Formats: sequence, C-alpha cells, structure tokens
Amino acid sequence: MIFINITNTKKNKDFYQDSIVLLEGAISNITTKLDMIRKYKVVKGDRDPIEYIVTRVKSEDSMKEKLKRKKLDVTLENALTKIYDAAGVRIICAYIDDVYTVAEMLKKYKDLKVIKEKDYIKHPKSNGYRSYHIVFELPLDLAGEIKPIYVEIQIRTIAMDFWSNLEHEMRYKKNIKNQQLIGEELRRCADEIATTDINMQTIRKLIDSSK
Ligand code: 0O2
Repeated sequence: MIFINITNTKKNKDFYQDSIVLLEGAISNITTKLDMIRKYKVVKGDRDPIEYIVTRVKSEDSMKEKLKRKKLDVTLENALTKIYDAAGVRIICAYIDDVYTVAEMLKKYKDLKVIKEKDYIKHPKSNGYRSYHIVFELPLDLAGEIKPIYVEIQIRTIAMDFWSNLEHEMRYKKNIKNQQLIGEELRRCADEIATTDINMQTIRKLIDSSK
C-alpha cells in the first residue's frame, strides 16, 4: 500500500489554528476506515479495491482563493463551514467497479453523514473530468466537545487521476499558450481514458470469471 500524506506547512497551522487538529483527526478517521475496508475485502477473499490514498489539508492560499471565488468573506469560520474540502482524501483505484465498491462501503458507516455526492464518472464534466465525489460530515469529539467536520472524498481510477492532475496543472498555470488546443486534446484523452477504463474492467472480469 502506498500512502501519501501531504504535510501541512506552518502557514497552514497559522490559518486553521486549533482546528487543524480536527481536520487532521477527520482525515485519520477516514483513512482508518479505508484501512479496515481494504483488510475486510482481502479477508473475505476479494481483491483490495484501493491502489493508494492521498490526503491533504487544503493550503491557506488555495482556501483563500476558493472563498473569494465563492464570494465568501475570508474567515476561518467560512473555511470550515461553507467550504467542504478543507480536509480532503483522494482514493485511487485500479478499476471503475472498485470506485463504487469503496464509495458504497464508506457510506455504510453510521457516523458518516453524506452532505453532497457527485458522480462525475456517470456524468463527466464538459472538459472531460471524471471522478466520484462525496462530502461527509463527521462528528469529532475533542476535549469534551463534539464538532461536525466536513471531509471531501474523491474516488477515481489511476487513469482518471493521471488526467485530472495534468488538467489541474494547466488550469492553474497563468498565461498558458495554446489553451484551447490543450483543452481539446485533454477532452480527447479523457474520452480515450474512459474507453480504456471500461476495457480494463472487462478484461479484469474475464480473468476473474475464468479462474
Ligand atoms: P483544488 O485546487 O483542486 O482544490 P465545492 O468544492 O463543493 O465548493 P463544487 O464545484 O461544487 O465546489 O465541487 P466539485 O465539483 O465536487 O469540485 C471540488 C473539487 O473537485 C475541486 O476543488 C477539484 O479538486 C476537483 N475538480 C472539480 N472539477 C474539476 C475539473 O474540472 N478538473 C480537475 N482537475 N479537478 C476538478 P477546487 O477547490 O475547485 O480545486
């Protein structure tokens, strides 16, 4: 298992103050659940549905940019209650079916309340973006006080993640030349990737059924 945790800078801790403990706690809570899901699947004789997990607390700069984009005052209160991805967990799977398996298993946890769910795999964005998003509200008990914390979970295949990282890079690079051409090429690649993901899933099922 490859597990990457993007470390928080001191700047991040200054912005989120004591709430950094809750955000990191919420991420740990989700990764523990994911660890159990993986082990449960393997113990049951199934494949581990997760390739790797990336977690992060949204950087101060990115959070401030998002608050402004959403026309919200740049306050810690808004960052924690109006924006849902201060705590983020990205789950990378090999196959499309695994994405849905993980999503369904997470949704079975009684302490996770679904706040928002978007299936950009069944309904891709016009630029070709594919991913499954769920925002959970998780009650965290700290120093005798229960606080609801939001965590955004993104679940996608390796191929979708590869595409998304490149597209994200292009989107945030300023003054990029040939933006339209790159956008069109990315769109074309997204469709090719979607076809490959389906083909890989079909081959996987053929292998499994011929055992
Ligand atoms: P960043 O810089 O990646 O963190 P919400 O987050 O709910 O306020 P929205 O649009 O309802 O806003 O949520 P949505 O569509 O679920 O998007 C949330 C996150 O998904 C984004 O966070 C991105 O990380 C990712 N995402 C959504 N659309 C795209 C896309 O077209 N391309 C790529 N590469 N990623 C996307 P941020 O904060 O917008 O961006």
